[in-house]
Amino acid sequence: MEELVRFGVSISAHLLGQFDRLISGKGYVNRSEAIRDLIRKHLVEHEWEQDDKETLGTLTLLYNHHVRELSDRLEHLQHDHYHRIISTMHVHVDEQNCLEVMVLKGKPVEIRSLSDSILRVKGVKHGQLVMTSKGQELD
Ligand code: NI
Repeated sequence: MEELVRFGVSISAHLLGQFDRLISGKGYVNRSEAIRDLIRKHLVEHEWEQDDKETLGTLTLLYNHHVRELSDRLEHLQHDHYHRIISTMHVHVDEQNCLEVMVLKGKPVEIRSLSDSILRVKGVKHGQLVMTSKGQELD
């Protein structure tokens, strides 16, 4: 296991008070874990600003499968990009609505572009890309 390092931080009492209230509301029991999570969040954001490294994202999609040709179009898109879509979960929400969650792999620009082309298909009611990471540099 990686060696833990302690470091001191100078911060105004007011700012620290704000931070403590924020993290206690989120259920953190100590500042260290909250600070580690903040650092990881920024590292992931930074990763998505680079365009050279392969990363992971999930795309959530809600659509009405009764819309003409929509299911076909979505299926074609997924087959065209099968090498970037690791897995898809499909839930039949009710008689009309379908929810899909796709795990996407690739460089940030590739995942964004695929995600955008899926989200702009006519009939898609709602969707969102969650940008995450393969995690190797977040320990
Ligand atoms: Ni369905």
